[in-house]
Amino acid sequence: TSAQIGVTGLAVMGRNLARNFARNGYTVALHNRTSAKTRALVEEFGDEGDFIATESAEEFVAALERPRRLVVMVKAGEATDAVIKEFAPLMEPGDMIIDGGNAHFADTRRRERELREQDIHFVGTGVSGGEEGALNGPSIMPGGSPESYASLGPMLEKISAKAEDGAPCVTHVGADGAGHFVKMVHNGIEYADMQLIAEAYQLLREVAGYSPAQIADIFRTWNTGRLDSYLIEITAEVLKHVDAATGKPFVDVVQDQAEQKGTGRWTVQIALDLGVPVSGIAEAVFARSLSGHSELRAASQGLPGPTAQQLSEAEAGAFADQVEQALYASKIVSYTQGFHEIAAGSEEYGWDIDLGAVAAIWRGGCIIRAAFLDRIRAAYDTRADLPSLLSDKTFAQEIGAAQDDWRAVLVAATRQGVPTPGFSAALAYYDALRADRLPAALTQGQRDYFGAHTYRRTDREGSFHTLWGGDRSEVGA
Ligand code: NBP
Repeated sequence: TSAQIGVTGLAVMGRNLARNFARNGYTVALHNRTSAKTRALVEEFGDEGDFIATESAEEFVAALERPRRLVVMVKAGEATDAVIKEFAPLMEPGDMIIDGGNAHFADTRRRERELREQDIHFVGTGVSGGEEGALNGPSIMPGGSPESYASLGPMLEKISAKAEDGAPCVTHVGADGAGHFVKMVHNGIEYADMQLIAEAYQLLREVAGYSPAQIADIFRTWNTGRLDSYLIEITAEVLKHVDAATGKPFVDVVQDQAEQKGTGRWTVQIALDLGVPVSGIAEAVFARSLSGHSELRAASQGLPGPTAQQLSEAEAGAFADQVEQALYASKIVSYTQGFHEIAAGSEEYGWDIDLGAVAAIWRGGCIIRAAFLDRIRAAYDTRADLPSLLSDKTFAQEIGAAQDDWRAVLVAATRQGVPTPGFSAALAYYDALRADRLPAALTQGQRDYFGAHTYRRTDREGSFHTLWGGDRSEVGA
């Protein structure tokens, strides 16, 4: 017998993905650099389905039916290149190598180009949902050629998460690196979502004076409304948790220094390259790095500023409602920025990405899964070339309705010295977009003054320069 799919790289993700394929009735060939892991998988989970354990690259490739579908689930970066170098020479035209790791989309584009010369389809595939998702159904974002999707798609649809309406959370995102690009932005949005939730928590704690357990209940309530999402749900769980050793709230015994693996940073780096303002995502990445600068923070202890004044019980309840509005409005902005980045990447690389389909496959399985995504999909279904999520009538209306409370929360935060980089950046983005005139006109004047960079006028076509060092007359450029 031969296997319909093979998985190499059997750490947490690969092993669970392999089990997911097997549980769905596929025969799965297994391979890992250290073959003890392969044997362990079969020993522990062999009865879940049909596995073919292999010990060498040759044996692994030979176990796959043609065209071969070989999933690589190793540590992103050099390991992926090493694995490709090992397997590609053993493969034949029409075969597929599916990279399910968190690769940078530029690496995926390079690998796809190199393997195309050998007529091998390289399918860079974003997989979200962590360990649990890999086993029970992740959100899957494959790039690569349409031919590869024709062969792989049905299998991916089977193992993927299903949205509430039953739709599989997988779609062919676009050519070469499109899938990994979209996965990258997914993670950027995830950073922003987490930062906004963190700010809401901080405000409820320091301004409203609630305990972590009380805040857990507030999040639980929010989770029954428009903020219904996996991240809000687990926030309540984390806040409710009590440390066994000390009896204190868990959140009070964890060091307040956030770590990161890099996909959030990539999202911002690429946004800078594409000229897309993703200020909310950037603030989320910066907030994590600021938290980690313990020397800077220690040196800044004692700087003057207000300490938060806690509110009365009645005021606290009203304030919590306002924070919900601020959180929701800021979330709309994060997604607006993230989808703008996907649209810009799609344009730059010719991917023709269906933004509504991206929203749809994020409804289940992945970390940012939320009821909210159905509405984003609806917005793009209504108008596929929507210039911005904020130009969708429903979102515009909602953000408009939230803005008074959003502003009130930021006034309170500013007065009381509680940092809210995510909420603030989101509001600044909103106000900048809706402004009639921006001070960019002054910026252009300064640039023309010191560098003769020229400017365009509101009343005439063409580029102009003012003779700032001379009689200040204007000349055409
Ligand atoms: P790791 O990222 O920890 O990678 C471990 C695997 O890579 C092992 O199978 C290891 O083999 C193999 N490997 C390494 Br390291 N160097 C190798 C080399 N030079 N040649 C061959 N194999 C090599 O595993 P993971 O946490 O399961 O993640 C796998 C991929 O999925 C990563 O790209 C990750 O970013 C991505 N991802 C992870 C998550 C998550 O929640 N963890 C979510 C979404 C995506 P060995 O056993 O012989 O050492």
